[in-house]
Amino acid sequence: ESGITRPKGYNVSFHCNPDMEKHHFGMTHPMKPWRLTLSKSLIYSYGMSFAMDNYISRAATYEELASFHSTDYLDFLGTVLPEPVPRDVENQNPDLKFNLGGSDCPLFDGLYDYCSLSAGGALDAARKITSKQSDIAIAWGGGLHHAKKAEASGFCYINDIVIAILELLRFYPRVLYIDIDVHHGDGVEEAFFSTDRVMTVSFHKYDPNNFFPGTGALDDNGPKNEHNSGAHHAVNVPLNDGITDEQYDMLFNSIIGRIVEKFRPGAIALQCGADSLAGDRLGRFNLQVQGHGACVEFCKKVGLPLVLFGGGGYTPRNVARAWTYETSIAVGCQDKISPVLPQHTPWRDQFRHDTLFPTLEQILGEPRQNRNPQKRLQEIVQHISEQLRFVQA
Ligand code: VJV
Ligand code: CA
Ligand code: ZN
Repeated sequence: ESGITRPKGYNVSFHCNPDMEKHHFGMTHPMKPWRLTLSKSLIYSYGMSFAMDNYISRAATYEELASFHSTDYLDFLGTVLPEPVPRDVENQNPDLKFNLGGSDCPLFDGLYDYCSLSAGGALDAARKITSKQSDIAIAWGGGLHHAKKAEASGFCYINDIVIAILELLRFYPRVLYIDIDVHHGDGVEEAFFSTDRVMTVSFHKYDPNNFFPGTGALDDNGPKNEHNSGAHHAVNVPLNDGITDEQYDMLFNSIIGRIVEKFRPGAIALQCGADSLAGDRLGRFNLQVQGHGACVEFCKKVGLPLVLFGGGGYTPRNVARAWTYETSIAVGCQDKISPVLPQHTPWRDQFRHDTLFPTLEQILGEPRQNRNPQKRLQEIVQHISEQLRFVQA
């Protein structure tokens, strides 16, 4: 008896496909699609499926993928076969077609299926929003923000977010895209660089020489030509190692609060990359499950139709914690669920290793030194406030 009930007059839909989760990027590759299975099993163990409409997402069609991607790229993606290249030469190989087959974006069995299932889930979620059947639609298998029109990048092959936003744009004049993955949401920013119908906002670790993808400086705000309608419609929040919940919350609330007021979007697309959590294998921040989830809570309170995407997240047990907590926020049962992990979750042994009494909110990993002076964060808020003076809804 979980006591979790369906919120009245409020619909949350959950989109996933177990076939997507079976794929492997390679034994030691940080991207592990089974983290989606782990997350879902924790979500279901808490009884949250009873509070949502649950859908097995379909694979996106070739035409749907081609709404953003070039057919040259899609044709190649659909026909390449995994042929393992010796590990040490592949990075230097300048002939990687469409950046496919290196160590970041390896070719693996079923790659095209994996990609079309990820995009299918995102697109199904967007369509539940546009058809007004959902107030919040969740696609944890999406969020692959680095993929370009004709290029794979950073573990991402198909940009499901761009495809989903294009669908939202058929119904809403303006869409706000927010990205809390620790990496810069460069693919989404680039796709909508020249339009004032999408404002992209990314919070990320920024170090042009030492952290992927190296873009997303504070003053990269869209085309420099004022006559281009996309000017001022890219917002970047470059951060340093170790940012805390309190600091992130201050930034998120003041920046997103101002943007919603100025830009007046019809819908919000939120990429919830969980690599911004403390203890992430690739990340650098100190966010806790609460601090990460506070972003979802803030967006929900704005009261606009909301699509939640996954994204990065390389410490699977923490990813499962964050996306479970965020699912509970979506359905509004965050105060009802027990912090102690359910006894009967099939994956409880996974979490056993963390602490003697595994809980939802206690994540694993040592905190990093905080290299974000308060003064710098104030400057960031100041810059963005000034940028927004040029934005008209
Ligand atoms: O930093 C990079 C690019 C290199 C070339 C490839 N080597 C492996 C690393 C340096 C310059 N790539 C990043 C990509 C991060 C993608 C993040 C994706 C998301 O979370 O934003 C959205 C889903 C990077 N950082 C770490 C690694 N690559 C990495 C890749 C591996 C690996 C270990 C680390 C690939 C294979 C294996 N280990 C076995
Ligand atoms: Ca980001
Ligand atoms: Zn990331």
